[in-house]
Amino acid sequence: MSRRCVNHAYRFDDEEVLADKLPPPPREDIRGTERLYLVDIGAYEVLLTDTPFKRGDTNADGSLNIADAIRILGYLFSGSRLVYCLKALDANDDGGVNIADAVKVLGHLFGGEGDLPDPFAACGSDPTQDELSCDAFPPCE
Ligand SMILES: [Ca+2]
Ligand SMILES: [Ca+2]
Ligand SMILES: [Ca+2]
Repeated sequence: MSRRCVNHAYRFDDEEVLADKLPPPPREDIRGTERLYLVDIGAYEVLLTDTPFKRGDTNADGSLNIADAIRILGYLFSGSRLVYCLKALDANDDGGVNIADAVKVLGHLFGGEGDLPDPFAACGSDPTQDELSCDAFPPCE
């Protein structure tokens, strides 16, 4: 037995709207890639920021030193949320911010562990997608 979707509905707060009363969804996603399915399944697209930054420079002062590792610890444990570029805090580029990022910065500074993942030597975009934001990074503007 085959089934066919003849209509579907969107729910906005308490109002339900039949899909055929709305304009059709775009045939391409936000990156210009053709969509495989044109039915909205409730997921939403996230516009990834492309703000250039330098990984590890967590206080965005243009240099990398112990203050940057301390900034990560402050973000994690002192409730310091005044951070405009979480991507800079993700020193190991694993898509999250945790104590391993502070250790990574310290390993680079004092343990001879080599460079952090790009963008490191120069301003650039995050080459690996994640959900961390980067709203501003003044040294790269
Ligand atoms: Ca810094
Ligand atoms: Ca990380
Ligand atoms: Ca990343």
